[in-house]
Amino acid sequence: MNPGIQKAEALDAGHFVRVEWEDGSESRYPCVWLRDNCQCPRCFLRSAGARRLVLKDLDVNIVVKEITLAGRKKISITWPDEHASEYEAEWLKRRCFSEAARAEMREDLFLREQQYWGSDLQLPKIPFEEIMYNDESAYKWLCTLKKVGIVLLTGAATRQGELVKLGRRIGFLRLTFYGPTWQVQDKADANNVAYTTGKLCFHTDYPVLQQPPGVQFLHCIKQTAAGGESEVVDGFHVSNKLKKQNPQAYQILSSTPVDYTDVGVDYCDFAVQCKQRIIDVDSRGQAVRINYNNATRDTVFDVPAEKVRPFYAALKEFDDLLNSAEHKFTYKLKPGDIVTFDNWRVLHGRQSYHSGSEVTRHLEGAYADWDVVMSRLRLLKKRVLNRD
Ligand code: OGA
Ligand code: NM2
Ligand code: ZN
Ligand code: ZN
Repeated sequence: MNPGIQKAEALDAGHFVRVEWEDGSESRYPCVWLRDNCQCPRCFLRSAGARRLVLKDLDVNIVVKEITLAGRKKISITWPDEHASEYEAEWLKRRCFSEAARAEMREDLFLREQQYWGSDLQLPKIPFEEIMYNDESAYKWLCTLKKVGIVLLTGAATRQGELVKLGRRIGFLRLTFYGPTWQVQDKADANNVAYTTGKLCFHTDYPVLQQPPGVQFLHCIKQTAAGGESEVVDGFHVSNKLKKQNPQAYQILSSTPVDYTDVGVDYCDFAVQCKQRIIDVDSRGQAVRINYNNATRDTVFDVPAEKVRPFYAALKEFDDLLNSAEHKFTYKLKPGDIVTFDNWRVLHGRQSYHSGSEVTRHLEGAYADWDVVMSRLRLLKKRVLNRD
């Protein structure tokens, strides 16, 4: 599958190694990187897949003393201090420094490809049973969750405890002050606006935490007859729209630190405070996380007074775009449905419903971290694509 090595030579006064592949392409490896990544037992702990070599023992200006090609599948390098390293062709190929090879590795490790959507969303659906017992289905579930940002799992039992099982399927759930899982229903003296019958405007959960939960699960156990519909919107897609429509508003929302607060008692007592930008962006200005819950946005607002009104104007423009018919998708959860979505990207809300003497609507909710979900996704990918 992978090409063998045609030729290997030192270049640039021994600072680089140039590998010529059998298919005619070539790769260049800096010697400092090669020495740093020597795979011998003294330099690398195989059982942990981790480096033993310490930086103190790495010469940044190291050059090759001797390089030999062992067959077409391996190169051997002797360093000036006589330390010997071996590198396999396939291992080297995957670590090629070319722009194209790095882009390929990036996609393989992080699955960064995204599909934006609006009101035209075709809500992806997979039976809950399938993802629990079938690795290919589980892989498809998590790939779609990463790419589209939302997947509906159908046909779960209509009792509490299904999300704990789902948590075990990926690894473990994220514990928060609202408990390992939490019950969304109308509660007396509600400690959160979610625990009332009121409408929930578009929000991401828990921006008051320094690292808000990456993934959210909502399992419908009971659904009310009238009202209680769910709404979702693609926060990254809408952020791009805002950036085009009003760059100044985008600049304000991606730079202003907004205070969030959550004080109360649930799993234990809590007094949480955090500063978050509503639109978190990467170094290229692309949105990577939305942190927006109007309910927990603090009354304390730690910005100069003259910045306040422009901030509200910007937020309102973003909120209007989120709520435009073009962007939002409405659906109603049925008992046994579990909606799974990217809480860093997808904003969600619900219509109000009527309160009664008995509970007419009950969702069980839980969170997971993207680190845990992506870890499971990589393991499933390896197994499904048979690269164990
Ligand atoms: C929440 C929430 C949605 C719903 O609990 O944070 O958004 O449909 N619930 O009740
Ligand atoms: N609940 C649903 O940011 C938030 O307060 C979101 C969290 C109560 C666990 C709601
Ligand atoms: Zn070594
Ligand atoms: Zn919510």
